[in-house]
Amino acid sequence: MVLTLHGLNVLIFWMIFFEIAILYFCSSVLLGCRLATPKWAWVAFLLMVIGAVMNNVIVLQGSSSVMMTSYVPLEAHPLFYLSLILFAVGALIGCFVFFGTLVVAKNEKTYEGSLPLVTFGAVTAAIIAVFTIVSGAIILIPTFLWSVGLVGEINVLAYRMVWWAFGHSSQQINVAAHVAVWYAIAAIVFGARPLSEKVSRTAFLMYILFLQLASVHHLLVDPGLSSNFKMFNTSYAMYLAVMASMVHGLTVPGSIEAAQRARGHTAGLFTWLRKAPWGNPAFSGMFISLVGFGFLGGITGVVMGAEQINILIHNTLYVPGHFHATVVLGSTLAFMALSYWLVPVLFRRELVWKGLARWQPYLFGLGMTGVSLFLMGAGTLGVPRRHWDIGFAGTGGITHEFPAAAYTMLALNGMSVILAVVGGAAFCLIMVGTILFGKKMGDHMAEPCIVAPVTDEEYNANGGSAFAIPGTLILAMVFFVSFALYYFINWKYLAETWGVG
Ligand code: HEM
Ligand SMILES: [Cu+2]
Repeated sequence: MVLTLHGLNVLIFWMIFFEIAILYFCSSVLLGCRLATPKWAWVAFLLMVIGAVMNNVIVLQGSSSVMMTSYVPLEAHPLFYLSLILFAVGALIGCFVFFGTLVVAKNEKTYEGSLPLVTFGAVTAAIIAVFTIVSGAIILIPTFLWSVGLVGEINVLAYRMVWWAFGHSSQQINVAAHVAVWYAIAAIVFGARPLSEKVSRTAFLMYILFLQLASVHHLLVDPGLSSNFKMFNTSYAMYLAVMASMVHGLTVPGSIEAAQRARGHTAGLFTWLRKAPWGNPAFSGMFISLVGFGFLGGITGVVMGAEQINILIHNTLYVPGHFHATVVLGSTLAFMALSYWLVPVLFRRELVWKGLARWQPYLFGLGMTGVSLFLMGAGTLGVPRRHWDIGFAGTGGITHEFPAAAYTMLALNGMSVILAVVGGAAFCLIMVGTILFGKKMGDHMAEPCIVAPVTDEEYNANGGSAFAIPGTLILAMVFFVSFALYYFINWKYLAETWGVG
């Protein structure tokens, strides 16, 4: 029951509430125009609140412990499905308010030229969101009807296939949204400009084009689908979406390096990075998100997504280890980082507990890095996920022994959890504290809240160009070497499990 609550609250409710907020911000605030149909936006918000609250109440009543995925034939209370449908309808209306706002901005000519890159990223997230929510409706509405007895049977395999069109795509919304946040923070904190607008925009478009293919990595052990289908989609075609993420992973720090060099931090390979504002949680959170998402989330995702080596860790704690690196260390930390800038600006109040705020991204980031790594470690040693009694102590008779190191991993995970929970709670306290008690700033901010964009003269003055990013290229090489090594280690490990030769 607790794990069902955990999955739904964090991955569905927290993420999607924040993403709808990002959509509104990227349209109305960034384009300087009014929000289209505010009444509908309120309806959307109300539906989302009702859906989220109702879902929590129903799960807590105890007969809906079907996990976030709610695979049939597990059956939840009909209101469980209905609450998710209400929430999804609300989110869908929110997406349309966003699209409507873009139309308002265009008609009222509140911006010149093409959409800013950050808004463009939000558009891709919103397009993916529409696809996602429609897939969710296609599977959850019949399941709701089944739970009230109007539909006789839901095919188990069909359920999983359609559910993951929803479940996986929703992860691509998270990624598109947090990448847009990375670009936004690079611009806000450094005045950085994208290295190449065209390349970054193409990379966002690749998310829309290729995300569906990767949904198949959730069906790798399902019967009824051919190996050709699985391997083509996950081992070949999937890399196109991964490539898009790697492009962003290069261009975001690259644009920061270029901006820092233009402002005079030209010495050596990494002075630009050392001189970055590590005490500003908007920056530190964003950078930890970038590195954690790439190194931990990205590399393990590709490894798990290859049909053959996936089976090494299938359904073990490795899986939550991987996605806490993507969705917590990556998306959640990026959203936290943006909040440090956004909440004071929107509510016109100063941040409270600035000392704690400086440390918060490090606490949460370090804790979550530990959670991810140690869950992966335990999973590599065979500890299953979604299991309340891994040693079968309560079954009378059946037992299973794990290597001692597995328990060490679980203990280290527990210690990391404490750090991460303290970091997460600190974030909530700081944000709620700021909104309620932060010192009022009036109409004028105490300090300018956005660094002026780097100009062409500044790029040229320091003998560089927007493309001279040697430090970032070294970091990218470190990434590729780690990636290749880890990938091949897993193939070697797979070969060893066969005990041949
Ligand atoms: C301090 C913070 C967090 C800790 C310590 C934590 C820990 C865990 C653990 C240990 C599991 C796996 C349990 C199992 O499979 O047996 C889990 C599952 C999960 N977590 Fe987290 N988590 C945290 C925050 C988050 C956040 C912020 C998100 C999403 C944004 C998230 C998303 C999920 C999801 C989707 C599952 C899978 C639920 C399922 O299997 O149905 N977690 N979490
Ligand atoms: Cu997926």
